[in-house]
Parts: sequence; C-alpha cells; structure tokens
Amino acid sequence: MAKLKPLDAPNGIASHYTEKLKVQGVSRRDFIKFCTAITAAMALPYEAAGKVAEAIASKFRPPVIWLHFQECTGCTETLLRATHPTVENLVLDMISLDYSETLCAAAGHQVEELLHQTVEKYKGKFILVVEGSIPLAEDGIYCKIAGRTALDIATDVGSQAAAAIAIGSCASWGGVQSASPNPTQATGFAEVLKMNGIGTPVINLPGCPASPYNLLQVVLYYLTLGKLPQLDKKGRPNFAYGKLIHDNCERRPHFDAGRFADQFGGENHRKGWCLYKLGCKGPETYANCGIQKFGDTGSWPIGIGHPCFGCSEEGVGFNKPLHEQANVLSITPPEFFPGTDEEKGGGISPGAAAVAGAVAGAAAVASAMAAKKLDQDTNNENA
Ligand code: FSX
Ligand code: SF4
Ligand code: F3S
Repeated sequence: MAKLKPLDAPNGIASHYTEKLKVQGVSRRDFIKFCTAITAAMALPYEAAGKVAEAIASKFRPPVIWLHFQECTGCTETLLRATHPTVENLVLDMISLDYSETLCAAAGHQVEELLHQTVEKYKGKFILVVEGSIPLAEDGIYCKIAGRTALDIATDVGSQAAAAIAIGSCASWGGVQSASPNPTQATGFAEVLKMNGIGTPVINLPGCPASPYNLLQVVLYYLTLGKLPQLDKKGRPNFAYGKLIHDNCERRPHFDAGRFADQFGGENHRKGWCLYKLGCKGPETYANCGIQKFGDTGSWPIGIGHPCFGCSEEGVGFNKPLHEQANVLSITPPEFFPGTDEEKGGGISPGAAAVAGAVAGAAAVASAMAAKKLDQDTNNENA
C-alpha cells in the first residue's frame, strides 16, 4: 500500500476557512461544536477535536475516484441529499472528487478518457470509492461499462488505489443483488480484490443506503490521523459498526419491559412499542443508524415505525430469495398507518414487512426530504 500522506498541522483553523464558514452562515463556535461531536462519533479522544477542525480546514484534498457497478445509486443520493450540516459540502470540500460517473457533466468517450487520465495521474495515491456489487457469473458479463466488465474495471482501478471505501451493502458484500439464488453471482469489492490477489486495503461501509455521516467520518479520520480507522473482521470501522442497532434503540426500554407492537397500525404500534414481533432484526444487526439517523430531521427506519430489516448486515438482510421474504400477495398497501388489520380486512404479513424494510433506510431519507420540502414550502408561503 502506498504511504498515506499525514496531515500538516497548521496552528489553529486557517483563516480562509473561517471566512468561508462565515459566508455559509456557520459560526466558528458552531463549527467547533460540530468537530467535537464528530470526534466523539469517531471514538477519538476529546483533545483530538482541534486536529479534526484543522483537517477539515486543511487545503490538502486527497484525490478520489468514485465508481458505480450493480446498485441503485441510493448511496450517492443519500450523500447528495444530506442537509444541515451540509455533509455533502463537507465531504466534497475535503476530497478532490476527480472522477464520478453520477456527478460528471461529460459523457461517453470523454468520461472514459477522464477515468483513464485520473488513474494514471494519481496512480498509487488516490482513494477509490466503490458503489455497487460486482457480478462474477459468466466472466462478469452482467455489468459492463463502456465495453468493459465491472470485474475488469474494479480489479484494474482497485489495484492502483492507495486505499478503497466500499460504500453501501452492495459494494461491501453483494447487497440486494446477492439475494439467493444470486443469479449474477454479485460479490463485494473486497472479496473481488482478494480473489485476484490484490492487497489494496478496503473499508466496508454497509447499509442500504450507507450513512453519509459514516463516509464523512472515515474521510475525516484519515485526514486527521493519516491512517485508516480500526476495522472489525468484516472490514467495517469499529467506531460505526461496533454496536448492535438493538443497543442504541429508542424502543429498547419497551423490549426490556416486554412491551411489543404486534400489528402494523395497531394500538401498540402507535404507542411506539418495540418492533421485535414485527420482524425487527436490530438484535443481530451492527450499525449506528439509531445514533446518526438519516437526513436532517433525524429519521431512521425504527424511528418511523418500521422494523430494522438488517440491510447492513451480511446474512441478515437480503439473505433469502426476495419472493420468499415476502408473501407479496398478502400485502394490503397501507395508507397512512391504517387502522387495525381487521378494519383493513387483511393487513401486512411479517414477510411483507421484511421487504418493505429493505427500503426502510431509503424511506427514512425520503421522509426526511419530504419533511424538509414541506418546511421549505411552508417557509416560502410564509415569506
Ligand atoms: Fe446498494 Fe448503494 Fe442499497 Fe442502493 O448504491 S446499498 S442498492 S441503497 O445505492 O449500493
Ligand atoms: Fe431491539 Fe428492534 Fe425492539 Fe429496537 S425495535 S428494541 S432494535 S427489537
Ligand atoms: Fe439501519 Fe438498515 Fe436497519 S438502515 S435500522 S440497518 S434496516
């Protein structure tokens, strides 16, 4: 692995940055508060907050190449839709995103040329972000870009990166595409590198979609300390995936007291009781969704009344054929948290709930966005 460049340590936050923050309406005090919170989230000691602030303000921006394979682009969307504090601004400010298929204005041959040039220019120095799984079946023909298989691109670009981040469950371990019988043999990026004897270090940030805050923290950790964070045996940063959803769940007191929701829309569901009997996989899923939340309204699947589907955990989410995870025919579409199942003449089966949970993270983001839009509309109307 190429040696990662440690940070220069400027004295205090550079004035160019405080000026920039001022223009964005962020006070120095709020910035320091943000840095202190994010330092704690990275499990770094309080004293490191100053260094984190310096890292954000530093002019050193590592080159980043962002590739897409089998996925829905929800991870990129979640990052781009994140708002106050503007995670996408922080992430995009701290890195030099030299290649991204989603964000590139150019298309076709121009983009291909750009990828080629960027890899050449920063060989051994760039950080690679991979979004999406890589199909191995039939020599990888199920995902091709510009005539090359994802397998070819991933191993070629991956072998030349200093380090890589596999963002989302798809890139981490296959995700939704790898649900049995996994017809395309969708595989995670780290596994693909390993199979091809490539030693580039990979950090997995599973989640469907991945939390943009976890990406921000990994980038910041690297910029602050000049090294990658400590990983667990699944290649995930300990600071973000060290605890079960169940251990940081707002409904946990109900679980401990034996108070369970037993029907979607039923009385106990409306009371906010534990979702275990509705299929919640929080007790076997390691992720920090309950702490970080999604979007700026603080929503997350369990917070909006949906059991955790285990979308981030290999072997928990997407572990069966999707049609077996839900008896689709038994779904009675809920309007807005309808009345009891009896009133609706059916209701939702636990299986159907599981599939709905597959998009629960995205739904949390969507609901946050909708709430924000509503806010904006209201503000506009009131202006
Ligand atoms: Fe996968 Fe991310 Fe799920 Fe989608 O790309 S983790 S399908 S939210 O967008 O890779
Ligand atoms: Fe645990 Fe899920 Fe109940 Fe929360 S809702 S306490 S994660 S079982
Ligand atoms: Fe988080 Fe996914 Fe569960 S977003 S709460 S791990 S369903």
